[in-house]
Amino acid sequence: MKAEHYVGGVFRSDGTSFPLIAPADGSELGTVPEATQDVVDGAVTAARAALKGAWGATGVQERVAALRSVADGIEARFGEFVDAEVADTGRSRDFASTVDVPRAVGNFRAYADLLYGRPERAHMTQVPGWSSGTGEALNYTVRRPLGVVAIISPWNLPLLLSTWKIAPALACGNTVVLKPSEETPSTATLLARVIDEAGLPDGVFNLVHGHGAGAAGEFLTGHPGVDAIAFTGESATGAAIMRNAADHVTPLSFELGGKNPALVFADADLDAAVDGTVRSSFTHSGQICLCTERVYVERPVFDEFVARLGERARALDGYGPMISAEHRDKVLSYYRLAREEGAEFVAGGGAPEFGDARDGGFHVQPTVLTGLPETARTVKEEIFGPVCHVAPFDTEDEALALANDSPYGLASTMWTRDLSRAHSVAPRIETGIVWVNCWNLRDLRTPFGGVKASGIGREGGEYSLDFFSEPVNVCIQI
Ligand code: NAD
Ligand code: 6OD
Repeated sequence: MKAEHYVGGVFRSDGTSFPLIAPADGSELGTVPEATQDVVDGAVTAARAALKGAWGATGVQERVAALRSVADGIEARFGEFVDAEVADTGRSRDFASTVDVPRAVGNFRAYADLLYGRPERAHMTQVPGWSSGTGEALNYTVRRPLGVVAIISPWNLPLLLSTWKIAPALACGNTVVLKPSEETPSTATLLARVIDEAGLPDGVFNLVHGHGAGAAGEFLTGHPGVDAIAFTGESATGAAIMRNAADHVTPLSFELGGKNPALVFADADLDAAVDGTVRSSFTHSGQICLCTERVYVERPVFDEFVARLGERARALDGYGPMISAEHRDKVLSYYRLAREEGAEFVAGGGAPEFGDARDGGFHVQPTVLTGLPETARTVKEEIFGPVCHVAPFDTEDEALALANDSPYGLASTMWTRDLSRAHSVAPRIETGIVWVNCWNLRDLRTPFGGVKASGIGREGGEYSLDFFSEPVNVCIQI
């Protein structure tokens, strides 16, 4: 798979490039072109021209048809998308073919379905002119695209998370410049192929590859021609993007980091709680922003829960590598820090040895910790690996206080059979999403996003349409 920019309907890969490394075994998969300021300027200019051209004149129904064509095009190349995502991320084929690629198709179809048959998205009211006392007025609201939208996406769910923004941005009539993570450029390149084949006008979707700070990401987010930025990634990167965008007062939508808590009450179905925590802490080796890194368990079931979680973690197989040598080293440095901070290792704590090609890759062991104080850095900071710390609690209020004592607030999970407790505790957890007796169960119409340092704004259904369009009030005096 050759990574290429896609600018104004033209594929190109001129200029300098850097190697793309397979996390599964450390082999070189190919090279990635590094977009210069000129390439980024070209992409923004092409996106602006497309807005002024045919795309700017499209109605909702044409855009709905375009989204459906893109969804069909991804399906037609399903196997290629799976291969590319597996190679770039080292995840299992099962995960790529049941989560990443179907969700990308679903993202385009969901927004096509949402807009189908609602051409105007206009709200109309006729009210007395009460503020000026000058009679009746007809007020209506039209939705206008924001313009050129910059989308910056991370490496952990490359296709799923970029299409989660591209689909609603296009649905609202914007044009897009996507900069995917430098670690995972391949499915974005395939997507550009699909969009090209679907016949979207040149410049509606543009793709530039490269690094973030001091490179393509920074050129794009500080660009005066960009009308809005939708970013998913680390909170510190979000802060840097905010500073960069401040001069142009560019609107932002941010999905950022987390240190997600799980609360396990003694009345929970313990089998389900253990199964659910294995999934929520170790899926994709903990490299999902929604993964649980802090588990609080009511004291009567604490020992049993820890023993069972540790046993399951030790038995995990095929859990996949960290995305890069750098990220593997970061996760291992937290395992060392946990040791220094006094943690007890119930499972894991190092890097596995396979005795085969995987030893060239970036694997770490699924790890379960106990015994740390809440002030420990291991308990406070996002690690983004297959690791959780488990601590006991005695009362509901203590559980809530522990869960909420974090600068982050993305997602939480609670396990209980007590319906009243579920309803009373859930709204008091300071996270944007609370799952009760489940994890990562998704309905694409619901608000998705974090509070505190975990994000700004919400994605999903109408929430994304609201971000990617501008309501304009038209008031006509009668
Ligand atoms: P990252 O912030 O390092 O990089 C994300 C993207 O930003 C990449 O494309 C990168 O090139 C770009 N970038 C980096 N510095 C930039 C800069 N100064 N200006 C512009 N662009 C820049 O994140 P990552 O390591 O790719 O992803 C992991 C992080 O993302 C974790 O913190 C995780 O919690 C978070 N995440 C959050 C969500 C969510 O929905 N809240 C989803 C997935 C990942
Ligand atoms: O499911 C989604 O819509 C979504 N945005 C998931 C994010 C996962 C973070 O890694």
